[in-house]
Amino acid sequence: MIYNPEYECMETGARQRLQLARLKNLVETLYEKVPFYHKKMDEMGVKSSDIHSLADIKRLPFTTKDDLRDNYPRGFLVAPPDRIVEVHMSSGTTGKPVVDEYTQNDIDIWRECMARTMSAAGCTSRDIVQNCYGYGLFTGGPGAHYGAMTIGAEVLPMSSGNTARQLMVMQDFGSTMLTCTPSYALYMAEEAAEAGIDLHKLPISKGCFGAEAWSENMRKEIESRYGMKAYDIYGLTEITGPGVAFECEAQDGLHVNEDLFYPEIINPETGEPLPFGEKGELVFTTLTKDGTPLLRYRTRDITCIIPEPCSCGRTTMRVHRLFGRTDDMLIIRGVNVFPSQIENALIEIEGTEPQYVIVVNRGESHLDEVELQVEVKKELFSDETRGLEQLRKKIENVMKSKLQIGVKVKLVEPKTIERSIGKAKRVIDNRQI
Ligand code: DLL
Repeated sequence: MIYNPEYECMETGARQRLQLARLKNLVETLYEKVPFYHKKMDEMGVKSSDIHSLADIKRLPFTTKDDLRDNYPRGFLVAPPDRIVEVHMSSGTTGKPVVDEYTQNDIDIWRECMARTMSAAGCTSRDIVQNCYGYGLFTGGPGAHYGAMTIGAEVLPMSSGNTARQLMVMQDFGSTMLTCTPSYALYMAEEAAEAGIDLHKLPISKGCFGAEAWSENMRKEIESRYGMKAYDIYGLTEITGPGVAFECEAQDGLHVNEDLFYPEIINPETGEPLPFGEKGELVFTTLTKDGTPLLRYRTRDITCIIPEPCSCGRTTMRVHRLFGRTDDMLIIRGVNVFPSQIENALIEIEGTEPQYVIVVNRGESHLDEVELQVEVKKELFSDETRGLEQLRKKIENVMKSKLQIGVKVKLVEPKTIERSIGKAKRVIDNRQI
């Protein structure tokens, strides 16, 4: 269902006029209130009065994660502190967290985004949403909670973890919709199988999964294990959390909530905008935020814009499902490799589980060496070793042809790769570079 046809199906020209008016407002506010932008715009010799069209956005400065960290905790705050009603943070692996501060208006916008997102996945007031995204500073739990409540659905605020309890509640309350990371959805399905629970017999029929890269094949795996439709949802703390972009029933790219977040795709090396259809780094400008609005925020996520109109009737711009992150992309002996490519290849190989870790080492000869640890299905592991050796060779050959690099495959016993209740860690890079 289209939650807000007025904005989601807006005529393109009208939307662009709205975006431009919002952009001009934003630039004026940021120049006045945020010393970082004031200084950057002065250095670049650009004033708010120079913005006449949306294309002029390229004259404005970018914002990076490092800029946010350098100005931690409140250097990007625009609204008076007494108007802030909620704060979220994302820590990543190193350094200070990045912070998003919300006024009531920002929370209302977020609720709207998540209501659009979850409606597009078929959520209605009749649904029982089992929300297993983490609650706390992470935006996943509260985001899906706000969305479900706005639609009028019933929310089970489970948070992540305690899988036995999740499965008990899923059966006893008849949850109809699941919200969690795709890796946790798979883990729960595994535990259900182990406990003899037939997920196909439960009313669960749809889910919104995101917060980490996942492949089309992983979607198929989740859909078949649960007997459900699995939708991709995207967002990031800095821009508001989940609900920045989402899939509709066509499951063919993610619709950006463009009236609220202005997307660009740039060449990550030069910063130059790329034409529609070309893969590059996704950049967002928040058009209506009050607390911590951002100009041209470099997400480090790699995707491309899909220019064709969508069959669902929404007119908002779509981006392709994410290919990965500039900082997740492994450069192995000069070849670019995304973990999602490995995952896609793996799921097609009979006998393997979609559980893997990529370990990268710099060998004695100073060449990069990749070890791919892959879990084998229970039935195969108890089989004779010849079968395992054949499987190992097969995976090595598939990887060589799909990735153009040699990968050493190590088959590991079922359940030995650590399961994640949040974002899965797929890469261990031991190279000191
Ligand atoms: O992960 C917000 C979120 C929560 C999105 C729940 C979807 C569902 P952060 O922790 O700040 O926020 O991480 C943001 O996660 O820049 C992407 O690299 C990655 N990511 C988020 N959604 C997807 C997705 C939340 N659908 C970072 N596909 C982003 C691929 C995703 N990567």
